[in-house]
Order: sequence, then C-alpha cells, then structure tokens
Amino acid sequence: MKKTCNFIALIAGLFSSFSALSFPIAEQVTEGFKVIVNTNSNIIATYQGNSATCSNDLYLMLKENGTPGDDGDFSNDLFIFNNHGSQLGSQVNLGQFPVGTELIFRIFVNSSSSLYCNGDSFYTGPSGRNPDDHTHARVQNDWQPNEALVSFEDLYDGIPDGFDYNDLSFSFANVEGERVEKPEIAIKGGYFNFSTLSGNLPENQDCQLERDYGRAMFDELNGILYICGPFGWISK
Ligand SMILES: [Ca+2]
Ligand SMILES: [Ca+2]
Repeated sequence: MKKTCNFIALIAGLFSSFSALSFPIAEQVTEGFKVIVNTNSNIIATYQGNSATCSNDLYLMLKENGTPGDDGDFSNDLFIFNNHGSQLGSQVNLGQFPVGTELIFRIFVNSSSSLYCNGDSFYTGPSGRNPDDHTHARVQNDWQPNEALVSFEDLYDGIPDGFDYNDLSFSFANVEGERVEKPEIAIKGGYFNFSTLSGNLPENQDCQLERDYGRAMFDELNGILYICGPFGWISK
C-alpha cells in the first residue's frame, strides 16, 4: 500500500512539475507594463494556460459605450477566459481599436477556491491600480513574432507563494507592452545643490521619520555626503 502511495505521489509530483513548465510566463522586468494597440487589425486573445490554485476570470475593461477604459462598472466589461474553465489555445476576438489605445485587462479572483483567493480584482499596468499597490501582470513584447504575452499573479501582496505570475497567461498579436515611465527630475545644464554643513554633523532630528529617508546633506569642509535612511544618517 505504501509503495502504491509513493508511486501515486511520484506521478502527481511529475505531473505538477510538467504542468508548471508546460505553459509560458512572460519574462521578468515587464511587470507593470501597459498593453497598447499598435495596428488597426482585430485583436485576438489566445489562452496560454496557468498553474493557479485560484479560479480567475479575465476581462477586458470597457466603458458603458463599449470603448476600452475603466468606468468603475465591472458589469459592462468583456469576459474573455477563465483559467480553469477555458480550453488551452482557445481564442476570443476583442475587436478593433484605434492605434495607441491602452487595453486594460483585469482578473477577478473567485473567492471559493482557497483561503488565499480573496475575491480581489487585479489589473495590467502600474501598481497603483491594484488594491495591494503591487504590480500583478507582466507584458512581454515579441514573445512570438508580433505577438505579446501577458501573465497575471492572483495573490494579494503575493501571500503566501510570492509573485511568480503563473496564474493566467494569454497572448495576442497587434499589441505591444509599454513601460510605464516613473517621474524624474532632470536639471539639464544645471545642478542640484545640497545644503552644506561646514564641518558639522547633520542633526539627528532631521532623520527620524520615514518621510525623511533619502534626504541628503554635504559637508563641504571634509568632503562627506550624508544620506538619511532607516538607521539614521549614513555617510560616504
Ligand atoms: Ca467597465
Ligand atoms: Ca502565483
């Protein structure tokens, strides 16, 4: 009996390794990319698989008038796939959209499948769209020639398994992933000028709170740069 159990466990283990490897996941560093239409042709989504515990429904976010976007109403969004119910390779034609349009995709995590399937919705694009303020989708350009691959993570805060983006993958032609630029301050041809300390130490009271982290001061007499972090001023 024990041998039989071991054999079944071995086969189950092999099957789970195989299924984990048998579908594509978009590559790292594409987290938080937006999905942008790049031709006037039909956008056809192809389901590429999952290894998720949670049952996830994939939607294209639409407004009441049927154009892409978020109007705060989930009921008029377009259902595309369910990661457990849809056939691998099945396709849905999303239609045609003007070049440059962002298509926002959402997964709804059905809460019945496990303790960690919370009934949340997660979105393609930047982290601020998601309830845990973390990115939940990767968008890999040219996964195949002119075909992008999108992969979702369905766990709130990545608890308990982390962010492996293995919970629903689909691909489509005629779109591209676009990196969301973070704001930066550039002073071209000029300088950013720190406060100077004239040989003194920076004051501890100026480096106490989380909002102080990143502050910098410069001791021009001794040539020391001070930067505030969680353990106080550090010098270089
Ligand atoms: Ca909507
Ligand atoms: Ca996952």
